[in-house]
Amino acid sequence: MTAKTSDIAILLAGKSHPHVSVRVGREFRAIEIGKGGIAALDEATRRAIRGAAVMARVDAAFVDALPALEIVSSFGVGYDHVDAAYCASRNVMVTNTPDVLSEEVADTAVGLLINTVRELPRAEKWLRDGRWKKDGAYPLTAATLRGRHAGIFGLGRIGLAIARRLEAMGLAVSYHNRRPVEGVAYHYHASLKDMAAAVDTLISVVPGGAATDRAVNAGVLEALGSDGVFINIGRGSAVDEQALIEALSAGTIRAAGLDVFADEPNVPEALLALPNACLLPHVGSSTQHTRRAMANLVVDNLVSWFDRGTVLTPVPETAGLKQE
Ligand code: NAP
Ligand code: 8YV
Repeated sequence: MTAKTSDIAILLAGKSHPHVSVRVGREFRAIEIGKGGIAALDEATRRAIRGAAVMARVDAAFVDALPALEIVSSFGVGYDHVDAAYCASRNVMVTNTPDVLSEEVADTAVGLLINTVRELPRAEKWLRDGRWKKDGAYPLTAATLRGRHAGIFGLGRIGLAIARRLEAMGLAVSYHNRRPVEGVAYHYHASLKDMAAAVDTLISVVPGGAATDRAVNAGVLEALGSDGVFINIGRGSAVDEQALIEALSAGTIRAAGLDVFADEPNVPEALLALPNACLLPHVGSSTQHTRRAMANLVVDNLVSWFDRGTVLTPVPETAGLKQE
């Protein structure tokens, strides 16, 4: 701990990973935010805060309440809870935690796909409920991964890690982004709906936010078709959840596997009741190994900013900002 950084006040906002709290406490002057939020901090403390390690909403009011704020270091690669454009306009650097979680989240996505298509959670329940002994073998699944064609909505860092796994498993892979990815041989579709019509397995890995809001809508699900499987490992906001419930209920698509929801942790009763929905409580990156790597990156960005005036993983909106 240098004399310089130990004097710097860093706010811990939201339910911080314990390793973030420990390291921030060791390397900086940590300010815990209580139930009262920023408003409960005294003015001198608010004015002293130069950085924030967050797992919480950061809006204009948050930024304006902290006049000396230089950096928001957010836990997670998705930063739709941070108003990064506003931060940029106030010269506040924003960082996230890309790459260190990509392989873990891709593993989860593939597990969720297999569980959804091969009904493994339901087969396990069959065994645990004693039905294997009582009723015999679990019924053969109507769906298979064999011969499937996956369409990845969002071929970024995680999307690419999923694509590589699916390719190794013998699936055909296509993708839709706003722009084609250079150096990638997978077939590119300029339209999400056209891609949905061309594939039978749609995997959403796009960030949340206005640009992707309810992009997977009734028309896209209809295009996916009656053997269609939809997997969402990105953000719940990218799907029209009501349209998805209707498509699953009516057999417009076959099944869905969801790790993310529009209003977490509130999952609609209608989804809970559907046997063809395989549901996970947002566990894409949830291993001790990966969460610790994410926690380290949150603090490494703060250390780098206050030691050298640069960060390791800025979000695009603030990538050009310099320390004043
Ligand atoms: P990334 O590398 O930035 O990839 C995002 C991809 O989405 C890019 O290829 C981007 O391509 C595409 N995209 C963005 N907006 C789009 C739009 N409006 N239309 C079409 N394509 C669009 O991000 P990542 O590291 O792979 O992470 C992706 C997301 O996964 C995160 O933002 C987060 O929300 C989610 N996530 C979930 C979990 C979990 O636990 N379930 C864990 C980690 C991350 P273009 O810019 O060319 O369009
Ligand atoms: C985490 C995520 O669950 O990185 C992301 O965008 O969605 C997940 O890794 C989240 O950030 C914190 O709970």
